[in-house]
Amino acid sequence: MPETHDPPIDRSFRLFPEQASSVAGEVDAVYFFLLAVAAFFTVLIFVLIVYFALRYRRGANVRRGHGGHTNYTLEVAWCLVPFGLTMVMFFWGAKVYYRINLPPAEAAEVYVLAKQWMWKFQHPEGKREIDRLHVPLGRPIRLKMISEDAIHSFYVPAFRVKNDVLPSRYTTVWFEPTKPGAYHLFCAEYCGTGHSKMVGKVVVLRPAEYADWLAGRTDEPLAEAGRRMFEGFGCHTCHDPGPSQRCPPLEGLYGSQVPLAEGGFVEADEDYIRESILDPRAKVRAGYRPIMPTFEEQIDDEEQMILLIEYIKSLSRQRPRGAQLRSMENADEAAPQDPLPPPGVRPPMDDMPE
Ligand code: HEC
Ligand SMILES: [Cu+2]
Repeated sequence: MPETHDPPIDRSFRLFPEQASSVAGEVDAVYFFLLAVAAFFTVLIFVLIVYFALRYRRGANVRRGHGGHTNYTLEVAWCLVPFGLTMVMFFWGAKVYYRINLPPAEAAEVYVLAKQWMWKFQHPEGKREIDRLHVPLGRPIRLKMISEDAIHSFYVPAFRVKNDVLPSRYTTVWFEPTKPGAYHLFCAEYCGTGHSKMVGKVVVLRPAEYADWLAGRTDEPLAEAGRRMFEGFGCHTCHDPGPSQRCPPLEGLYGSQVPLAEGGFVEADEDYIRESILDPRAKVRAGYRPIMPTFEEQIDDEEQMILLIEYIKSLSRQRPRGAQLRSMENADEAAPQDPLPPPGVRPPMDDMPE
């Protein structure tokens, strides 16, 4: 679908951005509560200032001695009321914070590459876009974001989501659009001379329109381009299953708990895979020798890295969960010291602060 068919962005003057995602209402509710509490106390304090200034002005005939003895009811009240209010802010805010930070498992994924000064989007099915992201209405979308250079920040006010985009690891934003239309996308972190032009839009299409839009483009799926790179770099010479395999199979790796040589486990998420390729010795899988060379020189940019990661992720998608576990048992046969990950693995907790 050419750009001219995209709905226009609402550029009318408004004091508050539209609510166009499933969390927007909740974020605003917390915000208005904070605003109401602040407004109440601001008004209370100013009214009292004016009242006392008038009442105790010079020459007025009022009692100016000290008050009587301590009023315990008053003191307890002015401790407990603010305490209660701040606890409401804390728990309510934490609840919304968790909701914003834990993407639902069924969310569709899109990669975001931030670069001075543009936004690149890569849909796993293959579609690539610049400064424009098309998403379907009513479906949770999870963005895996990384930067090629400076720190940027992905901000869509109408969705009430914002997160930094860093050069060294993936960060996440998720949202579920609730209203068709086009919405502003801003870079919210000063990132150089072109920062103010690092803007774009998110276009929310109805499911049928989205299907049309998807069908109109035929780029190569990321995982397929990734497979070619995987072979081009010779990764398969070590990693493809074979009789003399000295390397862990990558099937079923994504999302699993990887036992480490130094002890403990790490979740095989995008960051772990990225690090395994750039700095293989940083975390060595238990039961294997650290013979994998670094590919830091060969891999030009984060775009290529995303292709490799998508290919490795696709190796896990092709197999149901049970088959994944079997493949890990096979891995054990190849490397008997390799312990199985513990049962009841944690659900993925992308980017939650430690
Ligand atoms: C010389 C053989 C060799 C080559 C070539 C090689 N690897 Fe590896 N790779 C290993 C070994 C051995 C390990 C396990 C030890 C470790 O964690 O470093 C490993 C670990 C990994 C892991 C972590 C797997 C896990 O279960 O923890 C990933 C991901 C990975 N390699 C991806 C790649 C990619 C992508 C390439 C190509 C760009 C590649 N490897 C090329 C030998 C190799
Ligand atoms: Cu920027």
